[in-house]
Amino acid sequence: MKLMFKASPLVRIAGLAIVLLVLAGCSKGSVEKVKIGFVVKQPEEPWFQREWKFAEQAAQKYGFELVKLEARDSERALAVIDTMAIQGVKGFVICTPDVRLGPQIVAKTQQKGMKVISVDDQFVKPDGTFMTDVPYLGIAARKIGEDVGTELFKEMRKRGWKPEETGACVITFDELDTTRERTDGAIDSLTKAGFPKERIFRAPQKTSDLEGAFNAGNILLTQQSQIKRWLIAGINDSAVLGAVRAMESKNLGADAVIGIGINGTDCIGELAKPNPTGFFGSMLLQSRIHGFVTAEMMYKWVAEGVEPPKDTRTTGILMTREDFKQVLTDQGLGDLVK
Ligand code: FCA
Repeated sequence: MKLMFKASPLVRIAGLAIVLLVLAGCSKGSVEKVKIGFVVKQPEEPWFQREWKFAEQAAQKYGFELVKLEARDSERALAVIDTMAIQGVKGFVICTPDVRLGPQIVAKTQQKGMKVISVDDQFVKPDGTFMTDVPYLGIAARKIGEDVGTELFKEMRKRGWKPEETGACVITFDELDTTRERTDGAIDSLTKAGFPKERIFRAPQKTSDLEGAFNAGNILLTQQSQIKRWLIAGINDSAVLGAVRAMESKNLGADAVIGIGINGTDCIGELAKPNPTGFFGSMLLQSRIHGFVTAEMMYKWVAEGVEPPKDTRTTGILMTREDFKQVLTDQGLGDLVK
């Protein structure tokens, strides 16, 4: 009894030491940050830089490590999955350079024991249908496209242009659903508003960048050189900017062209120019949701087992030369116009 009483503080100290050691061991494991990847197809587009930026904010908020990677083609997209696996990335968000690569991305991801969320461009199966089992966050493409058409028509009316003397140049990229829906939506709403169908011209871009759109616009203008007033819709800001530049090369400027883009992040320099151009405005998309929320969803999936929703769609709002600074500031993108 006496012995036990004497030994007891020692036992307590030893016990405490063991507890501390165990705790130290545990915390050593838990301070190692969870790693989440974010892969984009066109890192030169400000849109994707914004997604990365907002994903970084999620990383800061939740204390995970964000691994940013670019994948401009299919080969690279598959290679970066290996890179991430080696680095210990547990899950990643991707805007794939080719949506048909979806099944291979998913197979490889599962093989490596990782998780994947697709952003912007939804994976498709070999039969062309969507891979709806993979969580996806994208835009309400048709509605946003329809809004472009409605706004173009409104501005045309405001300027007193006659539809029968105006042409609509639509820069398309039909290989991708989210982009095809946008331009189909714009054509639909223009037609519904009363714009003559035969004066709407699709100009397919070979590459989904400014240069591809410039070339597509030039071909159309050469074919339709009699038309002197134009509305421009396209898959995104770069598409409309390319067509605006093509118009300028034919001496068609702000008084003869109304172009409305999509993204809002990739046309700020254009809207800030002292003299107006044919680029009238853009549908500003919610890059914060695309970057922050997808990264957050992936973190919660990996760290807490919370399954992300399978299909989330975001909306857009029009901004023009007149109000873009205010709209961007209101949408938490004020740093872009400082
Ligand atoms: C696609 C386009 C991007 C952006 C995104 C939301 O990935 O290529 O420019 O519009 O959808």
